[in-house]
Amino acid sequence: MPDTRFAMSSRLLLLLAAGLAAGLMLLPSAASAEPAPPAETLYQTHCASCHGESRLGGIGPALLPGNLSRLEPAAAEGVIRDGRAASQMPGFADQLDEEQVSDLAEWLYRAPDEEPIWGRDEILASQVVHHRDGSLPDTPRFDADPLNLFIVVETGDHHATLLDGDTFEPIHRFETRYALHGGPKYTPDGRHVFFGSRDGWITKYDIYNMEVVAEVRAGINMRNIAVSGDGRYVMAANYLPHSLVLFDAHNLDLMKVYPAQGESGESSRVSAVYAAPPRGSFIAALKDIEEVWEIPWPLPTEPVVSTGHMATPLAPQRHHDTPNFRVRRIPVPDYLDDFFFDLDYAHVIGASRGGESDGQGGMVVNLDSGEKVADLPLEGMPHLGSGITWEHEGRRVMATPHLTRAAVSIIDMTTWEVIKTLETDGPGFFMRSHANSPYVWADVFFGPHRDRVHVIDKASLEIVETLIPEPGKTAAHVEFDRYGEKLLLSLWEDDGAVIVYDAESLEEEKRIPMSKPSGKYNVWNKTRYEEGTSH
Ligand code: DHE
Repeated sequence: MPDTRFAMSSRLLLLLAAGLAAGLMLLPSAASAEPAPPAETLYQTHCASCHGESRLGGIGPALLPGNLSRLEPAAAEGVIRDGRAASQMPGFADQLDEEQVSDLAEWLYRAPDEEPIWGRDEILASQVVHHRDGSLPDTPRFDADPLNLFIVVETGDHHATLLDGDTFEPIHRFETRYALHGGPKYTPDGRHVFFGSRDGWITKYDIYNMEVVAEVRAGINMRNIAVSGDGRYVMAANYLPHSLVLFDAHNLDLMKVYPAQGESGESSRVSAVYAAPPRGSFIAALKDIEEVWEIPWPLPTEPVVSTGHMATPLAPQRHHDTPNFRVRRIPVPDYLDDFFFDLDYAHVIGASRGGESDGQGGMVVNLDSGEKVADLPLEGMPHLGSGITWEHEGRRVMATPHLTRAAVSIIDMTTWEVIKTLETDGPGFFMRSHANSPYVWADVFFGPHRDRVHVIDKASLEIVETLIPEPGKTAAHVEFDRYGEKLLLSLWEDDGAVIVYDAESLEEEKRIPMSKPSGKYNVWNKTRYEEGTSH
């Protein structure tokens, strides 16, 4: 009897500690004195470091039944055994036998002992305002062009570096939340930047004062964040709970929680959310329901002026009468796991990584009519979110890498035909260019040649150079400066660096040591929605 009490209290303490460590409120449904089953032990040994002790997600996604609805148990076994393409998930075939794989997969589909809750109350309680909006000086505390700065995210030790885009000297290095993912998003004046972490934190950072000004936890397992074209609102997309969350950008005050549900109440993860400034709305895709959502923000009294390279001005135009902050549902023929837009945000170009097309194609949907206007024959999991566009022989084209195929596809955005497929040295993750550059850069993120980067000529649509900045070290993700004259490339290693290249001569100019630098984000390119970068 005393032993049982000890076992129960220590298990509860462990759960409490895990909950507190994750900053979560866990609702116990039934306390159990059972010893941990072998599958749970296997989970804690092999999976918990990435997916979280309580299956709530970490560097890897949450693994709860509600988040596995599109994955058949047999397929889950395959992922455990062989790993998952285009992610950091390794295969465990050499560490687990068949029975262990199947026990573990079966255990993942069991409901957790405690239902994770992250709703209005938890979000409100998590908010920390260090400096209220308007309380800090309005002039930069450094001498550099504030519109040509870069933020470099260093995932090795969870830091970010503010870099002068003219001298390429670091201005400030600061600690971030754990495992930032996705691009940080700037306000249109470039003064503030918002970071999103995989475990749900949004951090608002004042670049001029080099200070974190406000933070809030939007969810337990978050996908990404978007900032409205006028910089007044922030929207977060979550895998867990199934929700979109809207904040006032000034102090990250909670405005609204949108449960991600279909019309008959079925619930879904959210694939991602983006701002569509020409439409004056957020566009999100659901991951477990075949729907895209459009959520308009209030139009400004003054039009937003763009001096960038967008084909159409940023001044928002409404093509529908959905009230502000209400959801307009757009049914689509398949799930959209990954998606991209044309420059005026008239179309969403999306792909499913399961479902009907099973990562073997994409589709184009008109966001006003809701009609599918084209299928895209793109085998090998196109990574449309990394797509970029440029003008080619009087027509706009887009290019996308493939996550499971050594190729880059180039598509005519008028006819939606694939006009060229370039063979590369391996599947890639990111592509970049700039309206002022004749070249597109495409990395080789996977496979034995992940130390290579291809340079593609925008006019001939041919690979004209393949660089190997450091043999054996992953080279990935490029971002140009505001003029398109220089660019940064990551040596994606713990003892890595960002390398500065001349965009014309392709000569290396400088290396700045950094800890596993992932994405780099130039203020001008991001706030002007430059055609060669991610939005
Ligand atoms: Fe990402 C952006 C989804 C794995 C590094 N990634 C994004 C975005 C989405 C996405 C939806 C756009 C968000 C934005 O910018 O607002 N990523 C996914 C996945 O579904 C996938 C394949 C599986 C997963 O783990 O979620 C995945 N991503 C990775 C990685 O393994 C990478 C290489 C390392 C990491 O940090 O996790 C990675 N993703 C990035 C980066 C961006 C990104 C650096 C921002 C790119 C940019 O230039 O804007």
